[in-house]
Amino acid sequence: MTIIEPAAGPVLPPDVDERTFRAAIAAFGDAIGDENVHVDDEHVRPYDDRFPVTDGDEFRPSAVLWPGSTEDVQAIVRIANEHLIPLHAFSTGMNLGYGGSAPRVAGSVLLHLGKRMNRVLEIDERLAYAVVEPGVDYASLYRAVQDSGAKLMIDPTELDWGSPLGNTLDHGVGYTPYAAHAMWRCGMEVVLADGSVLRTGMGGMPNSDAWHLYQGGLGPSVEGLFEQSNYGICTRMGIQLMPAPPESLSFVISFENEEDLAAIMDTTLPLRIGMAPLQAAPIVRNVTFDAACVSTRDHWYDGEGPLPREAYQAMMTELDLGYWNVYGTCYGPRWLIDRYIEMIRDAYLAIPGARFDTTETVTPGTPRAELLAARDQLNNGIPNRHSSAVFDWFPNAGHFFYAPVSSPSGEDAAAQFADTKRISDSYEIDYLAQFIIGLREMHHICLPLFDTADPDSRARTLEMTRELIRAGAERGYGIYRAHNVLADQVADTYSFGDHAQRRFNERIKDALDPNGILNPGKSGIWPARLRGRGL
Ligand code: EUG
Repeated sequence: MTIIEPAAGPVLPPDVDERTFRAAIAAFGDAIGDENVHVDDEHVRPYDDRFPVTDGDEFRPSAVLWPGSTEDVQAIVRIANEHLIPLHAFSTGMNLGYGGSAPRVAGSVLLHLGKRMNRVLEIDERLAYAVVEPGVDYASLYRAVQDSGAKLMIDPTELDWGSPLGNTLDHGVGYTPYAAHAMWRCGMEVVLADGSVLRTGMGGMPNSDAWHLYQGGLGPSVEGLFEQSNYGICTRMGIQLMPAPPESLSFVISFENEEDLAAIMDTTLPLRIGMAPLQAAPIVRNVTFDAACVSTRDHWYDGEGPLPREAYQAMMTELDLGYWNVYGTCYGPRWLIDRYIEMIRDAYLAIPGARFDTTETVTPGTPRAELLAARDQLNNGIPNRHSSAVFDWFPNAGHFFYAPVSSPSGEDAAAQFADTKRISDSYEIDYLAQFIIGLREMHHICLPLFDTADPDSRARTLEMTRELIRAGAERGYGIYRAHNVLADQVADTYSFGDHAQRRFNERIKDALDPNGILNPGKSGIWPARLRGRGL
């Protein structure tokens, strides 16, 4: 990795000299207004990754642009082509743990789409969908739906500041029955690298009313090509929404032992795969993650080294939780909820030591009740930022994500837990995690936390995360979404057929973006111009 000496002026992109850069900035100003083009530190530094990986300039942008329309984005892309300026497009830039709004390539010009393009363009209650621009976040989509009076439920992510459009493009998931965001996106408008605009699916017909109703159309489905890629800039998206259920009831089930994980998973799959009685993706959280949502680390332990056994015991006792805690929600008329709850309760209570509560039986005022209430909100489409308390687990805490996907079997969960816990312990880094169980896969979301102000802590945590990726890949566990600094390593693990996926991605990249100006390096996809240059 090249370390560029901190310079007085902006960090310049590869192959671009100061003169060319200045000319491009002037042209951007002419196109979208000087007030929407910024090169000064005061405007650019706030876009640094809030959880920085390095002290250097490897992920430092040169400027930021605030387009106000699809036409602005088209104009920007044309200018970027002319001057070979790499653009780093993002929606709200809150991709914390995955690089925030920092670009992969130093000197890139940030394209903060959400700054001004933040309208909810449409809410259709009867057909149950919304159309959003990149800057709409979960909190504002929730408010817009409420204000419209539509009886629809959105599917928020863990934290309310993310963008539904951006999260969907990054394969995010939520916790209501709709959960897998890419399943419910329908109809995109995309600015391509040549400045032209593509409308996908039925949007190819100038007068279809089914753009946001049917994912097909004629010919190949291309929306997936714009997810986790750098093939185009999505400026609007249809998102289908679930009609709000008449009632719901949330539950928490606690399990005493680390070893219970396999039984929890094997109990979960048959309840989940038929979409009932587990109608939404349940989560299986470890007590450290729950503790970090309601307390700080020094409350449990203030010595050196990893959390001792007594600290875990204290968390479980004081918070009234198990080592593993399953959270979920049932939806429908009350009689149906009651039947589903019985089925779920009976299945999990077969695991010795399990304890089951609903929002109606949990003791009010306890941390157990607080944690369940936060899940109950999310699972009912009400965004919050309860889990952001993990950023205060210790002073200056930031994190990476290590998020492998696998079968939701007890065996795979136990193997992942054993590897991850062993490696975390060896680096003396806390294991905070939650499994999210989809219909036939699970995401194991681990948060390797580090002290953002301590270069040694950052370096050690990065090294550990790289080791987790290697160890997981040996067993066939693939990362589903990668931080800037990890993307190349993760892309390398998708190696079947002598890296057939990489070659396929590169061919598409070079065909659509011959000058390599759009988000170069995203997901390990490099354009020909910048390939193999050790950037
Ligand atoms: C979460 C889930 C994710 C992810 C990052 C965070 C939830 C956090 C399913 O993917 O990538 C607790």
